[in-house]
Amino acid sequence: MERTWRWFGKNDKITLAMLKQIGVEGIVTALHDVPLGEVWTREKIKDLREYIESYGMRWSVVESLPVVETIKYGGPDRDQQIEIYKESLRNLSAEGIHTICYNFMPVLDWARTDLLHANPNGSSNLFFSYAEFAYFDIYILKRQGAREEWARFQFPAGVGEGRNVLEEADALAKTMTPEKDHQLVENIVIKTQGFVSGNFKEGDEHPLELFHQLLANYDGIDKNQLRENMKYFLNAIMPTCEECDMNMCVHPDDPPIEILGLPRIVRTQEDIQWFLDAVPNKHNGLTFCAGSLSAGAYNNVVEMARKFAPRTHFVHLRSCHIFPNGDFTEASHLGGRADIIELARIFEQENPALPMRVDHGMTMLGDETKGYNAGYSFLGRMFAMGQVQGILATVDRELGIEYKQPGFYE
Ligand code: DNO
Ligand code: MN
Repeated sequence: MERTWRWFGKNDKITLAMLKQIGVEGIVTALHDVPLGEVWTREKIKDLREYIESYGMRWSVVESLPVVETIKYGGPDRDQQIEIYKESLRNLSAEGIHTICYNFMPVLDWARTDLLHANPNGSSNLFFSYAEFAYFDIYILKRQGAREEWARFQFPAGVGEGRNVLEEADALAKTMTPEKDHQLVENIVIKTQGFVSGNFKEGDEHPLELFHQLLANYDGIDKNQLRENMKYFLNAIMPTCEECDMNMCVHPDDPPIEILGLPRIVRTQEDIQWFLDAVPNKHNGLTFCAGSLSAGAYNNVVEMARKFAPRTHFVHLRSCHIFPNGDFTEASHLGGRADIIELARIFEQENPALPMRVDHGMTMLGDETKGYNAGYSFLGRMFAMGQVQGILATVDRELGIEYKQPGFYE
């Protein structure tokens, strides 16, 4: 697979020169300064592409070209927004970029309750606590119906047996302080959503009001309706994708559960099969995020990779550990529920040119004060990238594929 890296643009503290030294061949990025719902112009795309190329790398994947909320909930201006999306696709293709990662998660992109959860070795990873999330939903967001929904909440088979999340959230309510509440809002909304979904920004003064407004758009939108809206969007853009050889690859929902009363439709094998069949065009494909999928106890990640490799256009390597009580955190890239060695074998066999990046990495000594985007440390991700490069070199030797480590004398 092509070794790529998520880079946040010219202001990223992790520079392209640094990435060049660790074997990165391709860059995954977005025009982070273009407001949601506006066209990505050729000039802006060209400028960033040339900057990346001046470091001897290519712009391999766009992550993300955001699908705005109105397309997801099917608002009155969705066709207008789809036209804007198509124009951005044409401009990207004209500049030689042919792979687009997006997601179809309503309101929130990926969500965690703790961004610096300690590992036994002193490093930290992202962490999702059901009790804290339920507490946020019921006591901070005060979403209508939240209490009733959490009372009915059931863990998937095999985890969280006998656990009562609502009781735990009520118990937490007795120990929480305004400072802790603030921290939770920062973790769930401000520090994560800003740089992925764009719905919330750092410094937002009333994120919860905005949150309620966004949620209200989905009144009456159930799983089937959201599926129809995704199908509508995909069918509308497919002719453009054919015309400009654009591979669309949806990122799975993370965590792969229904939260905040919102449907989530890219969580399971059945879901993925559904949207691939609903629009049976090779340009309609998947970002195989092993991390997001492995956070669902019902997902067999290796089996899914075997099944969906032919429609995968982009790979995220990451692995989650689910605790017996159902909470989860990110594991080492050599451990956890996603067998990354086997995944590398499957995808190398399918297509050695497939772009791949390591996804969230640990935050380790030397990273902790740098203020990187949550999950996107330098040292932790570099460590994972080193592990993955070792896996690729080994798997390639087994498969008889030539492996080259760029940047060194042969
Ligand atoms: C999570 C990450 C996310 C991802 C966006 C895509 O697994 O890969 O940051 O980039 O959800 O829209
Ligand atoms: Mn991912």
